[in-house]
Amino acid sequence: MTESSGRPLHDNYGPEARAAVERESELPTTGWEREVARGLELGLPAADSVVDRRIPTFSRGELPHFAGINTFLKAPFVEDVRTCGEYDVVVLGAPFDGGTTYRPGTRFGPQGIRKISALYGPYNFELGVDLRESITIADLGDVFTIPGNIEKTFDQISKAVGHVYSSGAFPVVLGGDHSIGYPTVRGVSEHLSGNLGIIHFDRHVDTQETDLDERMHTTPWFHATDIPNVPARNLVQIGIGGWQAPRPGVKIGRERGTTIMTVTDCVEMGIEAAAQRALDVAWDGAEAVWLSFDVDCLDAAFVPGTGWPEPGGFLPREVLKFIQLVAAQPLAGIEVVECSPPYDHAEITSLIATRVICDTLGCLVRAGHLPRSAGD
Ligand SMILES: [Mn+2]
Repeated sequence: MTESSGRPLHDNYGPEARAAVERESELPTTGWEREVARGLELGLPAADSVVDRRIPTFSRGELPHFAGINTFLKAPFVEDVRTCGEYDVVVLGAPFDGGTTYRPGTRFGPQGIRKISALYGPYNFELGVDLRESITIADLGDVFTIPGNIEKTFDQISKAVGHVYSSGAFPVVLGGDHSIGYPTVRGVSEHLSGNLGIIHFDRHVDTQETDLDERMHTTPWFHATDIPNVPARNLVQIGIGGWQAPRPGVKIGRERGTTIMTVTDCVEMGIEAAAQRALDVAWDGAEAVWLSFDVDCLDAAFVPGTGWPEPGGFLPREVLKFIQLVAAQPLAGIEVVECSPPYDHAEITSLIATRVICDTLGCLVRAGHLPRSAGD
Protein backbone atom coordinates (compact mmCIF):
# COMPACT_ATOMS: atom_id res chain seq x y z
CA MET A 1 0.00 0.00 0.00
CA THR A 2 1.13 3.52 -0.64
CA GLU A 3 0.25 6.93 0.69
CA SER A 4 -1.24 9.54 -1.63
CA SER A 5 2.18 10.81 -2.71
CA GLY A 6 2.97 7.36 -4.03
CA ARG A 7 5.80 6.82 -1.56
CA PRO A 8 5.62 3.33 0.03
CA LEU A 9 4.96 3.26 3.76
CA HIS A 10 7.88 1.93 5.79
CA ASP A 11 7.56 -1.22 7.88
CA ASN A 12 7.73 0.25 11.38
CA TYR A 13 4.00 0.86 11.70
CA GLY A 14 1.77 -1.43 13.71
CA PRO A 15 -1.28 -2.65 11.78
CA GLU A 16 -3.71 -0.14 13.32
CA ALA A 17 -1.47 2.86 12.76
CA ARG A 18 -0.70 1.72 9.22
CA ALA A 19 -4.37 1.38 8.38
CA ALA A 20 -5.12 4.74 9.97
CA VAL A 21 -2.40 6.56 8.06
CA GLU A 22 -3.54 4.98 4.82
CA ARG A 23 -7.21 5.79 5.41
CA GLU A 24 -6.48 9.45 6.09
CA SER A 25 -5.20 9.87 2.55
CA GLU A 26 -8.57 8.70 1.23
CA LEU A 27 -10.68 11.18 3.20
CA PRO A 28 -12.00 14.20 1.29
CA THR A 29 -11.45 17.78 2.43
CA THR A 30 -14.51 19.35 0.84
CA GLY A 31 -16.29 19.90 4.17
CA TRP A 32 -13.24 21.68 5.53
CA GLU A 33 -12.92 23.84 2.40
CA ARG A 34 -16.61 24.73 2.69
CA GLU A 35 -16.09 25.75 6.30
CA VAL A 36 -13.11 27.94 5.39
CA ALA A 37 -15.05 29.66 2.60
CA ARG A 38 -18.01 30.23 4.87
CA GLY A 39 -15.76 31.68 7.58
CA LEU A 40 -14.16 34.13 5.17
CA GLU A 41 -17.56 35.21 3.84
CA LEU A 42 -19.38 35.59 7.15
CA GLY A 43 -16.42 36.41 9.39
CA LEU A 44 -14.48 38.69 6.99
CA PRO A 45 -10.95 37.98 5.72
CA ALA A 46 -8.26 38.33 8.39
CA ALA A 47 -6.18 41.43 9.06
CA ASP A 48 -3.41 42.05 6.53
CA SER A 49 -0.67 40.82 8.85
CA VAL A 50 -2.15 37.32 9.08
CA VAL A 51 -0.22 35.16 6.61
CA ASP A 52 -2.63 32.20 6.44
CA ARG A 53 -5.43 33.66 4.33
CA ARG A 54 -7.83 30.88 5.33
CA ILE A 55 -8.18 32.56 8.72
CA PRO A 56 -11.14 34.97 9.08
CA THR A 57 -11.37 38.01 11.34
CA PHE A 58 -14.15 36.48 13.42
CA SER A 59 -13.91 32.80 14.35
CA ARG A 60 -16.67 31.01 12.42
CA GLY A 61 -15.81 27.33 12.60
CA GLU A 62 -13.67 24.76 14.39
CA LEU A 63 -10.72 27.05 15.02
CA PRO A 64 -9.43 28.25 17.38
CA HIS A 65 -10.71 25.47 19.64
CA PHE A 66 -10.95 27.79 22.66
CA ALA A 67 -13.06 30.36 20.79
CA GLY A 68 -16.68 30.49 19.80
CA ILE A 69 -20.09 29.70 21.25
CA ASN A 70 -20.39 26.31 22.93
CA THR A 71 -22.50 23.98 20.89
CA PHE A 72 -21.63 20.29 20.62
CA LEU A 73 -18.55 19.98 18.40
CA LYS A 74 -19.18 23.57 17.21
CA ALA A 75 -22.22 22.31 15.31
CA PRO A 76 -24.62 25.04 14.20
CA PHE A 77 -27.22 25.99 16.79
CA VAL A 78 -30.55 25.39 15.07
CA GLU A 79 -33.22 27.55 16.65
CA ASP A 80 -36.08 26.30 14.47
CA VAL A 81 -36.53 22.74 15.68
CA ARG A 82 -39.01 22.11 12.88
CA THR A 83 -36.04 21.88 10.50
CA CYS A 84 -34.12 19.22 12.43
CA GLY A 85 -34.87 16.56 9.82
CA GLU A 86 -32.52 18.38 7.45
CA TYR A 87 -29.55 17.14 9.51
CA ASP A 88 -28.08 13.66 9.86
CA VAL A 89 -27.43 14.00 13.59
CA VAL A 90 -29.24 16.20 16.09
CA VAL A 91 -27.89 16.97 19.56
CA LEU A 92 -30.32 17.95 22.30
CA GLY A 93 -29.74 18.51 25.98
CA ALA A 94 -32.02 17.19 28.73
CA PRO A 95 -30.83 19.32 31.66
CA PHE A 96 -32.61 17.65 34.54
CA ASP A 97 -31.39 16.39 37.90
CA GLY A 98 -34.70 16.10 39.73
CA GLY A 99 -34.32 12.33 39.63
CA THR A 100 -31.03 12.23 41.54
CA THR A 101 -30.91 10.51 44.90
CA TYR A 102 -27.41 11.55 46.08
CA ARG A 103 -25.24 14.10 44.26
CA PRO A 104 -27.14 16.52 42.01
CA GLY A 105 -25.69 18.71 39.25
CA THR A 106 -26.50 16.82 36.06
CA ARG A 107 -28.76 19.69 35.01
CA PHE A 108 -25.43 21.22 34.01
CA GLY A 109 -24.37 18.08 32.11
CA PRO A 110 -25.31 19.37 28.65
CA GLN A 111 -23.36 22.59 29.25
CA GLY A 112 -20.33 20.67 30.52
CA ILE A 113 -20.30 18.25 27.61
CA ARG A 114 -20.73 21.01 25.05
CA LYS A 115 -17.94 23.06 26.64
CA ILE A 116 -15.25 20.37 26.54
CA SER A 117 -16.42 19.13 23.14
CA ALA A 118 -14.79 22.30 21.78
CA LEU A 119 -11.51 20.48 22.36
CA TYR A 120 -12.34 17.91 19.69
CA GLY A 121 -12.01 18.16 15.96
CA PRO A 122 -14.21 16.08 13.68
CA TYR A 123 -11.46 13.61 12.67
CA ASN A 124 -10.49 10.40 14.49
CA PHE A 125 -7.17 8.83 13.61
CA GLU A 126 -7.78 5.15 14.41
CA LEU A 127 -11.31 5.12 13.04
CA GLY A 128 -10.23 6.85 9.85
CA VAL A 129 -13.37 8.98 9.95
CA ASP A 130 -13.86 12.73 9.50
CA LEU A 131 -17.37 13.61 10.68
CA ARG A 132 -17.24 16.97 8.89
CA GLU A 133 -16.76 15.17 5.58
CA SER A 134 -19.46 12.57 6.23
CA ILE A 135 -22.44 13.93 8.15
CA THR A 136 -24.20 17.12 9.16
CA ILE A 137 -24.78 17.81 12.85
CA ALA A 138 -27.17 20.31 14.42
CA ASP A 139 -27.37 21.34 18.06
CA LEU A 140 -30.98 22.12 18.97
CA GLY A 141 -30.10 23.38 22.42
CA ASP A 142 -32.01 22.00 25.39
CA VAL A 143 -35.42 20.63 26.22
CA PHE A 144 -37.45 22.95 28.46
CA THR A 145 -37.41 20.78 31.57
CA ILE A 146 -39.52 21.53 34.65
CA PRO A 147 -37.16 21.41 37.64
CA GLY A 148 -39.73 20.60 40.30
CA ASN A 149 -41.79 18.12 38.32
CA ILE A 150 -40.43 14.80 37.13
CA GLU A 151 -43.55 13.73 35.23
CA LYS A 152 -43.93 16.98 33.26
CA THR A 153 -40.23 16.80 32.46
CA PHE A 154 -40.64 13.21 31.23
CA ASP A 155 -43.46 14.35 28.94
CA GLN A 156 -41.32 17.18 27.57
CA ILE A 157 -38.38 14.85 26.92
CA SER A 158 -40.53 12.19 25.22
CA LYS A 159 -42.07 14.81 22.97
CA ALA A 160 -38.66 16.28 22.09
CA VAL A 161 -36.94 12.96 21.42
CA GLY A 162 -39.93 11.66 19.48
CA HIS A 163 -39.87 14.81 17.34
CA VAL A 164 -36.19 14.40 16.51
CA TYR A 165 -36.33 10.65 15.94
CA SER A 166 -39.38 10.82 13.69
CA SER A 167 -37.73 13.57 11.63
CA GLY A 168 -35.18 11.02 10.45
CA ALA A 169 -32.27 12.62 12.29
CA PHE A 170 -30.15 10.55 14.67
CA PRO A 171 -30.78 11.82 18.22
CA VAL A 172 -27.91 12.42 20.63
CA VAL A 173 -29.29 13.23 24.08
CA LEU A 174 -27.05 14.96 26.62
CA GLY A 175 -28.29 14.20 30.15
CA GLY A 176 -29.39 14.84 32.70
CA ASP A 177 -29.67 12.15 35.33
CA HIS A 178 -30.67 8.64 34.35
CA SER A 179 -34.36 9.16 35.03
CA ILE A 180 -34.45 10.53 31.47
CA GLY A 181 -33.84 7.00 30.14
CA TYR A 182 -37.53 6.23 30.47
CA PRO A 183 -38.90 9.23 28.54
CA THR A 184 -36.23 9.03 25.82
CA VAL A 185 -37.05 5.38 25.15
CA ARG A 186 -40.77 6.15 25.30
CA GLY A 187 -40.30 8.93 22.74
CA VAL A 188 -38.55 6.60 20.29
CA SER A 189 -40.76 3.54 20.89
CA GLU A 190 -43.89 5.47 19.94
CA HIS A 191 -42.52 5.78 16.42
CA LEU A 192 -41.69 2.08 15.95
CA SER A 193 -43.98 -0.68 14.79
CA GLY A 194 -41.64 -3.35 16.19
CA ASN A 195 -39.64 -3.73 19.36
CA LEU A 196 -36.92 -1.51 20.74
CA GLY A 197 -33.87 -3.08 22.43
CA ILE A 198 -31.71 -1.25 24.95
CA ILE A 199 -27.95 -1.48 25.46
CA HIS A 200 -27.37 0.01 28.90
CA PHE A 201 -23.93 0.82 30.33
CA ASP A 202 -24.03 1.40 34.09
CA ARG A 203 -22.80 0.26 37.49
CA HIS A 204 -26.44 0.29 38.61
CA VAL A 205 -29.40 -1.75 37.41
CA ASP A 206 -31.94 1.10 37.53
CA THR A 207 -34.83 -1.37 37.41
CA GLN A 208 -36.78 -0.73 40.60
CA GLU A 209 -40.30 0.66 40.35
CA THR A 210 -39.89 3.71 42.61
CA ASP A 211 -37.18 5.21 44.78
CA LEU A 212 -37.99 7.69 47.56
CA ASP A 213 -41.59 7.32 46.41
CA GLU A 214 -41.01 8.68 42.87
CA ARG A 215 -39.74 7.58 39.43
CA MET A 216 -36.15 8.64 40.15
CA HIS A 217 -32.90 7.96 38.27
CA THR A 218 -32.84 4.48 39.79
CA THR A 219 -36.03 3.44 37.98
CA PRO A 220 -35.99 4.12 34.21
CA TRP A 221 -35.87 0.52 32.98
CA PHE A 222 -38.75 -0.67 35.15
CA HIS A 223 -41.00 1.83 33.39
CA ALA A 224 -39.38 1.53 29.96
CA THR A 225 -39.86 -2.24 29.94
CA ASP A 226 -43.52 -1.72 30.86
CA ILE A 227 -43.94 -0.23 27.37
CA PRO A 228 -45.41 -3.00 25.20
CA ASN A 229 -42.79 -2.77 22.45
CA VAL A 230 -39.79 -2.42 24.81
CA PRO A 231 -39.50 -5.96 26.19
CA ALA A 232 -37.21 -6.66 29.14
CA ARG A 233 -35.61 -9.55 27.27
CA ASN A 234 -34.05 -6.97 24.93
CA LEU A 235 -32.52 -4.99 27.80
CA VAL A 236 -28.83 -5.76 28.31
CA GLN A 237 -27.09 -4.08 31.25
CA ILE A 238 -23.31 -3.84 31.07
CA GLY A 239 -20.95 -3.13 33.97
CA ILE A 240 -23.37 -3.67 36.84
CA GLY A 241 -21.87 -4.23 40.27
CA GLY A 242 -20.57 -2.94 43.57
CA TRP A 243 -22.35 -1.67 46.65
CA GLN A 244 -24.96 0.47 44.95
CA ALA A 245 -27.12 -2.05 43.09
CA PRO A 246 -30.37 -2.04 45.09
CA ARG A 247 -31.92 -5.44 45.80
CA PRO A 248 -35.43 -4.44 44.65
CA GLY A 249 -34.03 -3.63 41.22
CA VAL A 250 -32.11 -6.90 41.03
CA LYS A 251 -35.30 -8.78 41.89
CA ILE A 252 -37.20 -7.03 39.09
CA GLY A 253 -34.47 -7.79 36.58
CA ARG A 254 -34.46 -11.46 37.57
CA GLU A 255 -38.25 -11.69 37.31
CA ARG A 256 -38.48 -9.85 34.00
CA GLY A 257 -35.50 -11.55 32.39
CA THR A 258 -33.13 -8.69 31.70
CA THR A 259 -29.52 -9.62 30.94
CA ILE A 260 -26.85 -8.37 33.37
CA MET A 261 -23.13 -8.45 32.54
CA THR A 262 -20.65 -7.50 35.27
CA VAL A 263 -17.31 -5.85 34.61
CA THR A 264 -15.56 -9.12 35.43
CA ASP A 265 -17.89 -11.06 33.11
CA CYS A 266 -17.01 -8.72 30.27
CA VAL A 267 -13.28 -8.59 30.92
CA GLU A 268 -12.90 -12.35 31.38
CA MET A 269 -14.90 -13.32 28.29
CA GLY A 270 -13.16 -10.54 26.40
CA ILE A 271 -14.69 -7.27 25.23
CA GLU A 272 -15.33 -8.61 21.74
CA ALA A 273 -17.31 -11.60 23.00
CA ALA A 274 -19.12 -9.42 25.53
CA ALA A 275 -20.11 -6.93 22.84
CA GLN A 276 -21.39 -9.75 20.66
CA ARG A 277 -23.48 -11.05 23.58
CA ALA A 278 -24.87 -7.57 24.17
CA LEU A 279 -25.79 -7.17 20.50
CA ASP A 280 -27.39 -10.62 20.40
CA VAL A 281 -29.61 -9.81 23.40
CA ALA A 282 -30.58 -6.29 22.39
CA TRP A 283 -31.28 -7.15 18.75
CA ASP A 284 -33.18 -10.41 19.35
CA GLY A 285 -36.37 -9.76 17.41
CA ALA A 286 -35.97 -6.00 17.75
CA GLU A 287 -36.55 -3.36 15.09
CA ALA A 288 -34.12 -0.85 16.60
CA VAL A 289 -31.72 -0.49 19.53
CA TRP A 290 -31.20 2.47 21.85
CA LEU A 291 -27.83 3.10 23.52
CA SER A 292 -28.02 4.43 27.08
CA PHE A 293 -24.62 5.27 28.50
CA ASP A 294 -24.22 6.16 32.17
CA VAL A 295 -20.73 7.58 32.69
CA ASP A 296 -20.53 5.85 36.08
CA CYS A 297 -19.94 2.49 34.35
CA LEU A 298 -16.33 3.65 34.31
CA ASP A 299 -14.21 3.33 37.41
CA ALA A 300 -14.83 6.22 39.79
CA ALA A 301 -11.29 7.43 39.19
CA PHE A 302 -12.23 8.42 35.65
CA VAL A 303 -15.63 9.95 36.39
CA PRO A 304 -15.52 12.06 39.57
CA GLY A 305 -18.29 14.26 38.18
CA THR A 306 -21.18 11.88 38.58
CA GLY A 307 -24.08 11.21 40.93
CA TRP A 308 -23.15 7.78 42.30
CA PRO A 309 -19.44 7.08 41.68
CA GLU A 310 -18.41 3.44 42.25
CA PRO A 311 -14.88 2.00 42.19
CA GLY A 312 -14.18 -1.12 40.17
CA GLY A 313 -15.77 -0.07 36.89
CA PHE A 314 -14.46 -0.22 33.36
CA LEU A 315 -11.26 1.35 32.12
CA PRO A 316 -11.82 3.95 29.40
CA ARG A 317 -10.14 1.81 26.74
CA GLU A 318 -12.38 -1.13 27.63
CA VAL A 319 -15.55 0.86 27.40
CA LEU A 320 -14.46 2.61 24.21
CA LYS A 321 -13.68 -0.73 22.58
CA PHE A 322 -17.10 -1.96 23.68
CA ILE A 323 -18.82 1.12 22.26
CA GLN A 324 -16.98 0.77 18.97
CA LEU A 325 -18.21 -2.81 18.56
CA VAL A 326 -21.79 -1.95 19.55
CA ALA A 327 -21.87 0.99 17.16
CA ALA A 328 -20.75 -1.16 14.26
CA GLN A 329 -24.45 -2.05 14.12
CA PRO A 330 -27.21 0.55 13.57
CA LEU A 331 -28.59 2.47 16.54
CA ALA A 332 -31.81 4.40 17.01
CA GLY A 333 -29.95 7.01 19.06
CA ILE A 334 -27.78 7.55 22.09
CA GLU A 335 -28.07 9.21 25.47
CA VAL A 336 -25.15 9.96 27.79
CA VAL A 337 -26.28 10.56 31.35
CA GLU A 338 -25.13 11.27 34.89
CA CYS A 339 -22.40 13.75 34.00
CA SER A 340 -22.37 16.32 36.83
CA PRO A 341 -19.97 19.19 36.13
CA PRO A 342 -20.16 20.68 39.66
CA TYR A 343 -18.44 17.52 40.97
CA ASP A 344 -16.09 17.16 38.00
CA HIS A 345 -12.33 17.80 38.00
CA ALA A 346 -10.54 19.24 35.00
CA GLU A 347 -13.61 18.36 32.89
CA ILE A 348 -12.54 14.70 32.67
CA THR A 349 -16.06 13.33 33.17
CA SER A 350 -17.46 15.62 30.49
CA LEU A 351 -14.55 14.58 28.30
CA ILE A 352 -15.37 10.86 28.48
CA ALA A 353 -19.02 11.69 27.81
CA THR A 354 -17.95 13.58 24.69
CA ARG A 355 -15.66 10.77 23.67
CA VAL A 356 -18.38 8.13 23.89
CA ILE A 357 -20.66 10.22 21.68
CA CYS A 358 -17.96 10.95 19.11
CA ASP A 359 -16.85 7.31 18.96
CA THR A 360 -20.45 6.20 18.52
CA LEU A 361 -20.96 8.63 15.64
CA GLY A 362 -17.61 7.74 14.10
CA CYS A 363 -18.32 4.02 14.17
CA LEU A 364 -21.81 4.48 12.74
CA VAL A 365 -20.26 6.49 9.90
CA ARG A 366 -17.50 3.93 9.37
CA ALA A 367 -20.03 1.10 9.18
CA GLY A 368 -22.26 3.01 6.74
CA HIS A 369 -25.17 3.49 9.20
CA LEU A 370 -24.79 7.28 9.10
CA PRO A 371 -25.93 9.22 7.23
CA ARG A 372 -29.08 7.13 7.47
CA SER A 373 -29.85 7.37 3.76
CA ALA A 374 -26.59 5.50 3.13
CA GLY A 375 -27.46 2.44 5.13
CA ASP A 376 -30.72 2.23 7.03
MN1 LIG B 1 -25.52 4.65 37.33
